[in-house]
Amino acid sequence: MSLREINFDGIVGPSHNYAGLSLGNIASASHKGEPSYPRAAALQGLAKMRGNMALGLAQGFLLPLPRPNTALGDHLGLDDSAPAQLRAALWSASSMWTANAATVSPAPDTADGRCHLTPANLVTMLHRAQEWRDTKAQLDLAFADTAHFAVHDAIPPSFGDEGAANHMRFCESHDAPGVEVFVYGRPGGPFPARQHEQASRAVARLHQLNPQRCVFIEQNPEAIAAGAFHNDVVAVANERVLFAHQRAFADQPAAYEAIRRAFPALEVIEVPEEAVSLEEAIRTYLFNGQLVTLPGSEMALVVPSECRDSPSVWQFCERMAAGNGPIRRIVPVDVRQSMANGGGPACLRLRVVADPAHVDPRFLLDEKRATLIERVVSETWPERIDPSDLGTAALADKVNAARLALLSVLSLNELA
Ligand code: SUG
Repeated sequence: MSLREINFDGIVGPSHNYAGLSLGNIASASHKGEPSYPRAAALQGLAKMRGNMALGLAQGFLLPLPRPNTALGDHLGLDDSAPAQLRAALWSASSMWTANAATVSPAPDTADGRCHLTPANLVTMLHRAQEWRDTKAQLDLAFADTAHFAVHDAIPPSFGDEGAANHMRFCESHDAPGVEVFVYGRPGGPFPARQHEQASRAVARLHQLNPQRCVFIEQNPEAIAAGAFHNDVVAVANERVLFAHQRAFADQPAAYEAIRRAFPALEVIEVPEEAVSLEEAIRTYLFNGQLVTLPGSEMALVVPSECRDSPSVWQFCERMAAGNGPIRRIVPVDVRQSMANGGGPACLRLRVVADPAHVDPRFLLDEKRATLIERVVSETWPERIDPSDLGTAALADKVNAARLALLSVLSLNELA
């Protein structure tokens, strides 16, 4: 069995728009009401996937969910008199951020030796709470091999679970047993704390993790208040490395100590406030880089191109790559359409450590599928959506047809 990390990126859906739905997500709020460019957004995401494949990484994808979600509208009795924000939720393409699709515990960490996946309930925000059943339908297909995978139902409300965005795994190599770290927020600040401690603990139990190899850490309330609505906006982990902002956790020394007790080989790269302020880290999404192990075992950090445009962030990155630390390459990528809704390179991917031979190949990217997807996106994804287009029958028809065309070329019609 050859286990490796596969990044499953969310293909940006044809209804991608800026409705400002996420309280506490500064980018989402500040781009509210702007026109969006779904075709460009999806092509940016595909270019990132291609770039990562060219680095020698394994790449998969998840499909856009059915939008507009008319069943949800009916359930809420929505009509034209309902608030625009409520109506816009039905159109959200937010499933593109697959770091929130599920929490994943690879086979070496679990008591039954299977890889466990729990879709995130995302209960804090209506536009995201509608995702999980459709997400689960895809996980059930992609990871249908029950000898190797267990796909659970989401944790019931009211425990808020936002998935892998608040989960870090430390290990000597991806195929070795890991220590899983769950980061939660406490309510009481100006913005919602979207990951609840009890949801994280439930996921750890469901996944049959060894309690000695689980760590639960509180996110810094200052970070949530500054716009880090998920931990992956201020910290990212890969193998033995934790790359984090100095103000990521409520008690930073205690957090490092707790991880080190379970995983003595921990190597922390902390970015001090004086080098990059918390605000600048959140604006540029430095920590939402994809920290990946390249073939040959060097690490690269795939960052949003906004990082290159920030003098303080870029200076830090260049120094880091030139130093003796484990992160030797910085790879900027343009995912600006997603960034404007608060989603960087790492938000757009779900990491699954598995043998690719055990995954349904229809969800794995290769040159042929990349070309097919690009063709459908170029031919059918709306070029531009203005806020006034949301709710129109014309856009609904276009968005539905585009998604169905994609399912059809990928032979995934059972998701229609
Ligand atoms: O949940 N944005 C997403 C961004 C998710 C980023 N994911 C990670 N950090 N892993 C969110 O806030 C914006 C939708 C809108 O405003 O229309 C939105 O949902």
